[in-house]
Amino acid sequence: MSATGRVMRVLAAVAPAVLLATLLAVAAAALTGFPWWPAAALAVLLAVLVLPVVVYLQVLKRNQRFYRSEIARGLTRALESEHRVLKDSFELREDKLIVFSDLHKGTRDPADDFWRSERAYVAALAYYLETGHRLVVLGDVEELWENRARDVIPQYKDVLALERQFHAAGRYVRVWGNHDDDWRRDGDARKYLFPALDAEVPRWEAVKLTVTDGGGELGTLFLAHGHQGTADSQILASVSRPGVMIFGFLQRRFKRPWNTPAVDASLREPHDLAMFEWAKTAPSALNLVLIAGHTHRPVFWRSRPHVPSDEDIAEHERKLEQERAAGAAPEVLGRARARLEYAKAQRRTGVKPPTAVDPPCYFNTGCCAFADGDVTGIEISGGRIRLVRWPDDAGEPAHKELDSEPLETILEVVREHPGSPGPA
Ligand SMILES: [Mn+2]
Repeated sequence: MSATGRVMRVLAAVAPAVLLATLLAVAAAALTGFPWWPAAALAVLLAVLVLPVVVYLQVLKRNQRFYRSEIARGLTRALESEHRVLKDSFELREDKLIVFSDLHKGTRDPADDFWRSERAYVAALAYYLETGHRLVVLGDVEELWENRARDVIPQYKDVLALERQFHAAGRYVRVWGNHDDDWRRDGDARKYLFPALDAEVPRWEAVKLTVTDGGGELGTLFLAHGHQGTADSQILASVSRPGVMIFGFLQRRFKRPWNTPAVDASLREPHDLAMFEWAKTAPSALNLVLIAGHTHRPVFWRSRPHVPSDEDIAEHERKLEQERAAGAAPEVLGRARARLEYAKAQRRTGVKPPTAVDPPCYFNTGCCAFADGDVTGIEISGGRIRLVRWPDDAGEPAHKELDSEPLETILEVVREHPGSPGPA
């Protein structure tokens, strides 16, 4: 975040206190004989504090270049951090890794986004525990904006018992996100997290894995939650936490899940694009691939939905006419026409082709809080990187490979696209 961003964060943090003081001064003036001028002065002060924040957030929303530069600053700061980043190596053909993000564990009430996904998640953990994978939980593991840690942890002690076994095996990495950044502080972690995991587990802002093959270095896997530099997590934390609490209350009232199912893996949204742009310009010497979460949308290189072109639709029309002319059976005609109408509706509903992730320097795990109970994650083993979903198509507790590529290929393609020449 820029210096301006940091100033805005301070202004936003002070504003609620000034608002409270203003209300008290107004009440005092109205109810007692207290003079009005302190209330007026406080109201002016409040406007002076709030206006720049509102303008800043509006500019951030409307100016994509500015938004991207703020995200880039946040990620660069995380990348260059000395103490908050776990640095390790990853041997291409031997090491195994599974990355899950955004569980948003709550208290098993209707606002809890995780309980539907619990079965898939514990099945996945059990599998990766037995197969020797290292587990990275990449932030927003507990939903601590809506809930208190002491209410969440006891609800999911069975899930944490599985995570504890990864830690006992030396294969557990915990990264914080914006909704669980309470764990940055030792005090909170000591009170709730350590007892559940039965150990003083370190928490990181990011993970930097140097990929090696035999002795040679092929590149860097940089894992971070992905909220770095965003206004809601860093500027509006003091304001948005109560906001999320109110949202949680509404969600409890109306029992509506927050996430839609994982329909496609694609690069479409501004925040995904901002992280992709940053990864592209990372120092060349690192040959960096960013793996993030936070957006709840899986991203995996070429894996993206096909949006029909005019030619595709013309082709469907031609095929239908051919079948009709050939006197095809109603069943065949029915299917051909269904394909045509489906493609036409896909165009009408404004499904735009997503941006190509080229070079493939940005991956997103998706999340473990989909409304249909699915979880998605990024798995690396046997030299391949995969986007996986639990359960599989039959609903069995097994992984469905949505896409996969040799990690070596990914790193080679990224290397061909130079990043910034700066130091690693
Ligand atoms: Mn997040």
